[in-house]
Amino acid sequence: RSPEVAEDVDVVVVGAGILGIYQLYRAREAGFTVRLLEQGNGVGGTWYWNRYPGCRFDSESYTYGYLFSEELWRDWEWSEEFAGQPETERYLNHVTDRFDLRRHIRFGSKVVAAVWDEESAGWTLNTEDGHIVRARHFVSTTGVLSVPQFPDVPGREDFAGEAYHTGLWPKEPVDFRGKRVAVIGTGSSGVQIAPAIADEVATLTVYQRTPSWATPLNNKPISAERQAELKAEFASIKETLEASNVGFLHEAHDRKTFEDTPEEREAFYEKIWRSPGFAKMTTNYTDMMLDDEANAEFCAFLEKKIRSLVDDEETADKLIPRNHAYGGLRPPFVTGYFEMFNKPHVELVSLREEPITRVTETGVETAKGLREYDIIVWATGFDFGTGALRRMGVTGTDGLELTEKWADGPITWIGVMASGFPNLFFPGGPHGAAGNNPRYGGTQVDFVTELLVHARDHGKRRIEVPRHAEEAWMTMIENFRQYSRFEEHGQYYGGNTAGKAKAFLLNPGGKPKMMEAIGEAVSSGYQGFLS
Ligand code: NA7
Repeated sequence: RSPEVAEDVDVVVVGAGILGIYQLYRAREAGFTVRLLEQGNGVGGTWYWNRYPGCRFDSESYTYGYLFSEELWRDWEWSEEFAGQPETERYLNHVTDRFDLRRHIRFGSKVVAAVWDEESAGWTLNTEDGHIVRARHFVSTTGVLSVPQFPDVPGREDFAGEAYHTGLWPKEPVDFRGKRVAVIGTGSSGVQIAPAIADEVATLTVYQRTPSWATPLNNKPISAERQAELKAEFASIKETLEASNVGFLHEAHDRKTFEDTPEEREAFYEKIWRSPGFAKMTTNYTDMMLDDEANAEFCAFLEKKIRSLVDDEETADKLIPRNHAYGGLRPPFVTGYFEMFNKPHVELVSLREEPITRVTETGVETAKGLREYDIIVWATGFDFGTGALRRMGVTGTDGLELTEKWADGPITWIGVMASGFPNLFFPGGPHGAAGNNPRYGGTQVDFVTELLVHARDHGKRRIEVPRHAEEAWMTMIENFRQYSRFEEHGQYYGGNTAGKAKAFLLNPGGKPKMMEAIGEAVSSGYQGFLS
């Protein structure tokens, strides 16, 4: 043991978000010694960093939370169908303390290097503040949306007012009252924060590059009756969620768009417009995401809705996506977003018409001139999927760097392992998800834990995915991505990150393909994985 190694554990987990907390719990329950390293000063991951006003779930609260403990399920009452960030952060703290996990977590620990050592079959991790952990296994639960990014706009640093990124929001509340505010970006974060602050500010300008097919979230409080129902139905809810391809409780429709008459279609679209969150996608006509005409029919309905909510025709025109289908980009869900533009102090600027030329000391300048602000909010997204893993200095066998292996995009097996990187697992990572993230990632954490137990029970120190399994998974990604509607300029191809290779970053085969691959590995006794 080299003198500078501060701790030696069986498993080191990086990132205390929803999956990291679960991985810590599972590994410790399986009898491993575990250390969790977390960059922030509290648990929560996404729900720690994104504390901007209006930040909330768009998966139903109880479908996003943990399912591993019925007692936990019964004791924790979510107040709303789609809980706000403070409540989710409280929940994750509650779980951490309830299962006595905090003492395994080292906060303020940003990992800057993780190096595999073949001889000892283990990883050594270094943190920015000089802490060193050695571990047999390294589980990175660093999430897909954990590296915020700012656009490369000249003068961004010159702004003399307050500037915030939604994904790096300060702990102290920001006082928006009476301020002139710019919100830049209209993805899920931008369309949440803008209406949440609109009534406090003096003026609000929303800078939109690509309009979103946003639809109402339709949040509501969970009634006492519904709470009782949720408690009573734990087993069946869990079963439904685990069997679901997308990780939601929504019941799929059984008809195609043009099997219905125009009147029936209109009534159906009205119904799903009023349905909760992702139900607009998951309970829509079965061909809505697959058939262009079906998709266009739905978009025409959404356009009509947007026009009915926005008084000013020119503003409505700008808000309607012209260049992508529903589902081409990740659809946001909103509360009062479109209506907000009817307030006289709220303005929409289309960056297609007037791109930002620079940020000055006092405001944002476009081709049409300077607008002055007290606060600029950058809601400009994240280096999706591979962002955190690529920044951790991960080095595998024979000095192979993960950044090198992934130079043209991630190469993985089920979005959890990569050949050349033994004993490294990254549940919830790139290629990992195709729906409600905790449901996909949770299954992956379960798989990793069982694999670690199996290796230990069979006296194996080294686990590496065989190349043929990785190749088969990559072929699946390539073959199935054509069925996805996601556009290459969006985050799911890395298209929103300057200089990043374009590669599909989700699992286009969904849960069935993931379960099939896991099933093959397990039923063969992890053939080729262990040595
Ligand atoms: P998103 O969804 O990546 O949205 C970022 C927004 O910022 C989007 O509207 C972008 O426009 C805009 N953006 C990015 N760069 C620029 C520049 N340079 N100029 C102007 N506008 C820009 O991130 P969010 O934080 O909203 O959502 C992240 C996830 O949270 C989401 O996927 C859900 O899982 C929940 P663009 O579309 O690129 O033209």
